[in-house]
Order: sequence, then C-alpha cells, then structure tokens
Amino acid sequence: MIRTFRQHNIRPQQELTGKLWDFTPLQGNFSGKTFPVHTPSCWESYPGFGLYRGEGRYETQFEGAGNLRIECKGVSHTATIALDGKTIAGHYNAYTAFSAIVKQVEAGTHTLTITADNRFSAKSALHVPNDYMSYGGVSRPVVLENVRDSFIEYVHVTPSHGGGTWRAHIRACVVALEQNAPAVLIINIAGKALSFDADKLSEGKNFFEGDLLFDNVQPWSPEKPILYTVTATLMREGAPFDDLIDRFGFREITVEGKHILLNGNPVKIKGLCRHEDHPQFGCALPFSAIANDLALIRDLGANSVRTSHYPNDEIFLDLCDELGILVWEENHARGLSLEQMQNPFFEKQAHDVTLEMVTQHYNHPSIYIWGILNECASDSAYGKTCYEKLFELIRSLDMSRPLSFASCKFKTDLCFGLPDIVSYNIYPKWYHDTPVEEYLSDLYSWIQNQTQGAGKPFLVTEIGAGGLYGYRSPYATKWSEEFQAKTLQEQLDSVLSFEDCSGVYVWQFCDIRISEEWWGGRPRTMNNKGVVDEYRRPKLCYETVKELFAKY
Ligand code: ADA
Repeated sequence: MIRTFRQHNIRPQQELTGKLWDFTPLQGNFSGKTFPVHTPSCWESYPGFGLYRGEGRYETQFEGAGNLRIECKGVSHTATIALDGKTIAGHYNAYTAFSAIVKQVEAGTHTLTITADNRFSAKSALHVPNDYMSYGGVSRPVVLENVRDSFIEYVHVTPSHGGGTWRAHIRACVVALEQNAPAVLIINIAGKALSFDADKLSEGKNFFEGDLLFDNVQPWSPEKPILYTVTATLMREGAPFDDLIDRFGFREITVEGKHILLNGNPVKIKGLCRHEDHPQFGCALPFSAIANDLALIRDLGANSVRTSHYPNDEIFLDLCDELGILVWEENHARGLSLEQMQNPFFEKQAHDVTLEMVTQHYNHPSIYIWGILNECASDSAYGKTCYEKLFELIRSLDMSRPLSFASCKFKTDLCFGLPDIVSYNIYPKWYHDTPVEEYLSDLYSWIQNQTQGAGKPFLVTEIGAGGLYGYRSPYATKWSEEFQAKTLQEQLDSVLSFEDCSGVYVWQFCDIRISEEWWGGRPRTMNNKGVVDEYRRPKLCYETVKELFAKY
C-alpha cells in the first residue's frame, strides 16, 4: 500500500514492494548468500539477522519503458539505488522519501537494486546508537511511475479562514525533464478550478501559485475530520498527460497568548509519543499494525500522537487525517550532544530531513505542529545556531503551523525565544523523586521569569515511567506495573490540571527495542515505558491513562 487513497488516474503507478525480493547481506555470517524476503521489511525480522549491522542488497525485476520515476518512501538508513547495475540515486535517512528519474528506458525487463546500510559511522550524524533502534532494510514502499516530459511533483494547499470564507492557497511544483515544453496546469478543488498556462516550462522545477475561495466547505477538526481532494492535471493541446491527487483539510492552527487554537478553538493535547517499532516488523509496520496502534490510541482517549523522533510513514499520517488525530511531527534527532551536533555531517543531514519532511507531508491536516531536534544541545551557543537555522528553514516553507522543540535542559536552555510553543520533557517520580506539582511549578516559573519563552503556550512533550509487562508487585516496587500506573496517575493528574499547560504527551505508547550499542543497561535492552508492551498488550497503566484522558 502506497497511500490510503488513489494518487493518479492518468500517471501509470505501481508498487514494487508488497512481494518477495532477493536479499543478499554484504557482510556478516551470511555474506553473499541470497534469501527471498518480503518487502517492505527490516532485515532484523529475518531469521538470523536480528543483530545484523551492515549492508543488505535488495533486488527485484520489473517490466518498464520510457521515462521512469522510482520513489522509495523509506530505506533504513542509508540507501544506494541502481537500475540495471547503474547507480541512479543515494539517500541518507530512513524516515523520508526520495526519488530518481531515468529517461528513455528501453522496453523490457529491468533490475532494480537497493543497497541499504544500517551501520553507525562518523558519516551518520542522526542515526547514532540511541534509545530506539536504527533498523536496516527497505522499510517503506517502493513506487514505479511513468512520466512524460514533465510531471507534477507536489501541490501544496494552505487553508486560511477570514470573513466567513475559506481560502485555499495553492503552490504547485511541476518538474520538466527538458526545457520549453508547453503545458497547462489545472487545479481542481471542491468543484472549483484554477488554470495556469505555461507556454514553456524551464528544465527542472517550475512553480505555480494561486488562490481559490470557498463559502460552503466544511472544516477539518478532530471531531469531524472532513477531507477534500486536490486534483492537479497537466494538459497539452487539450489532452491530459499527467496528474496528481492529494488530500487536505480546511483547518487553521494559530497561537494566541498561551493557547493553541484550532479553527479558533483552544486545543488541550492529550497525547502519546510513538516510535515506529514492532517486534515482528521492526520499523516497517504494515497497514494493519499501524491501524491497530491507532485503534488503541483512540481507545485511550488520546487526541494526538508525537512522532518521536522522526518523520513518520505517510500511511500513518493518512490515517490520522481520516481519524482526526492531531500529529506533532518532528525531524530526525534524539538527544544529540553538542559534540554530536558538531559532526560535520550533522547540519546538512538535519537540513535535508527537515526539508523533505515539510515538503512531503505539507498537506496533512492532522499535522498541527512541526518539531525539531528532540533534547539536543539547545543549552549551547552553537546548538542555538542550529535550532535557528532549522526554524528559519521551516518558516521559509510553511508559515501555517507553529513550531517547537522538546527540551530537557533544566534552567539552562538558551532557545526558548525561537519556537512558537515551549515544550519540555519531564520525568518526576521516575528519574528523580521530586513531587510532580513542585517540579512542574519550578520549571514553569523559570520559563516565565528567566527565559524568552514567557507568555508562549507550554506543552509537556514527555512524561512517564517504566513498567515491565507481567511484573506485578503488591508493594508497587519500581519497574512493576503497579509502580508505573501509580506514577502516571500522579504525573498526569498534575500536568492535566496545571492551568498554563496546553497539554501532555505520555512517554510512550509501546515498549520499543533500543540499540545494543547505546545502553545495554535498560531491562530487556528495551525502553519499557510503554502504556502497552511491544506486542501491544495493555499494562495496568493503560486504564490509568484512559481514565485521566477522559477526566480532563
Ligand atoms: C528522553 C527521550 C526519549 C526517551 C526518554 C526516556 O526524554 O526524548 O526518547 O529516551 O527520555 O525513556 O528516558
């Protein structure tokens, strides 16, 4: 499955994953041996490859001809792509898509080779040993399309409301494979059309902007997530030759004083942080597993998910759009020290994943906020320049959403003047025994009185405790399910009743695998703070969270 809706009626598109490919590890005990494997998948789910760090070569054949556009939605974590043995693309990062165009391919059977590499190295500044797993594999769909001399790469729709009218600002990008190709671009939304007549396109990216106004469309909201389709069509001499269908919602996110407003109404976030992680699938969760996670998240009474700590699968975002679940989506980074941020590869890798995240996920109405650099060195002068650059980049791409980052730099953070919303991760009663109310009040008064975050909305972006599924203790000893439930009871009661807090994200939805190289000290080499375990079995705290989300 590529998306939960059809993206083309004209452009030929097929998914190359969803079947068996040939997998050959290039290092380790099975080096050179080839196995038939399903894709999308992570090799850690293949027998004998649970700990494999190295390169894995995936190969498949397909029938094709003409101008081919090959798009990988996610390869973990560094990819090299070849067609018939010739390298056509490379990409760093597991969590954003990338594509390649190969022109005038001869008709016949062709071989696509994707080499994935999940090794840590000095050239990998974002995928580093961490409190989550960097898997290996073709972890998201691979798509093959046929394009003519030009095609529609994306159509961004920015909704805004005023005077009883909804405005849809359109910004479309058309890529021309050669210069001077004429074309007419037509944008259709809800029975209205916008037409752009380009007598000649320049080779590369061509941008078209315009507005459509609507008096009788229905807004998107968590309660009533009404989605609209935007259809872009390229015509020449009256005949269509390319198209792109996407979805969006008429909704507006604004910040007013200490409040986050959705369509003018204050939002109270009751959310969970979620990793894309599963003992059977690694980070390559199939549609059914994603849908099942969201069913549990809704059952808990949550209205939001934080994509900790990277851009998520488009299928997940499509479902959040349909279900009305608000999403804090963030770029890829977790807990990078100043030294790690000074890696010469960091700035470009952080820039690229941020640019790709915003460009590729722009239309999802469920995304109400962009986050960056979770718990990185925001307490350092150099770190602050990195935060500034990334916020500037996002604002150059999208002025319709507030920005934030989750800090953990207690009374030393230098960056609260940069985001629209101040967010902080706290673990009272887990990492330290401070009463929650006391810790929260101390933190909040520091933010209000000694930082440039004063007066901004405030979110607790992480709070939680560990609990081992099945470890029960009448004394509620640490790591027992009773301890976790008791701790979350106090944590959530305090945060959700804290007047100046716009909401909370529980850390975390499910137990996850962590990389052995980071810290084998965690029990089971897992992060055990899930409300459900890795098999999605509810722990005692599941009902605690459910009750508290219903109470507030
Ligand atoms: C941090 C981090 C999370 C997780 C959490 C924990 O806040 O952002 O990824 O590691 O701590 O479990 O301690």
